[in-house]
Amino acid sequence: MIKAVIFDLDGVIVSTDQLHYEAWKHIADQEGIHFDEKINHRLRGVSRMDSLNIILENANKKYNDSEKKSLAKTKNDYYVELLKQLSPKDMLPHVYDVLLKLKEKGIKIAIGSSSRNAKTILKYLNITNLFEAIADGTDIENSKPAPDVFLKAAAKLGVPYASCAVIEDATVGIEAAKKAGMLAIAVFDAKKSKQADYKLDDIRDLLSIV
Ligand code: B16
Ligand code: MG
Repeated sequence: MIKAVIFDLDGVIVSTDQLHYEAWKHIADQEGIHFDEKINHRLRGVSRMDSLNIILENANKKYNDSEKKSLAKTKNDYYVELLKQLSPKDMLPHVYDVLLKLKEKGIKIAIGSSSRNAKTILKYLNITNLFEAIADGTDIENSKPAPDVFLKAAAKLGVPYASCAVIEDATVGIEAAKKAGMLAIAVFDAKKSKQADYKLDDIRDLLSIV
């Protein structure tokens, strides 16, 4: 029986994936590197530095560690500025209702995000207090597809891994959920994943699964 649902943040609760794209595009253009929406899909759920390394696959020169650090910082500064425009109305359709209904059913809810900005985003959306646990990029060494962030969320909740469901927009997030021994529910781009236990067109359908 499912006792907790762990929500991915970017791309499930809010479309910050578009803001990540805009910020990375800014860096790629500055460096003269080809970057498009297709490459952007590969960045879903992946840490900031791993994302940069994917973008640099198309670069004509090699970047050393200090150059990479500086590019990642510039991207994040730009992204954090973009985040300031976020407000509760930016939550994706029906997400807020689903969160409330899960709580009414006695199901615990948590965040399992690779982002080091997750707490800032939750604050702008004004939903921090809804969650019994928040696991994010600041809690982990290895980002998705490693299961770490979901294992951490379950540990913070005090719920066994097998009693947790994960909802994800990233194929690497679905892979991470399965490695964690959890039920994996896909939305948006993650519906491509062969490992997903469920694929939802509408997040409200989550309520009939758990
Ligand atoms: P940051 P999620 C992930 O969040 C994003 O999908 C991914 O594109 C991003 O690179 C990663 O967070 C790190 O974000 O630069 O803010 O630390 O989808 O796991 O909620
Ligand atoms: Mg995501």
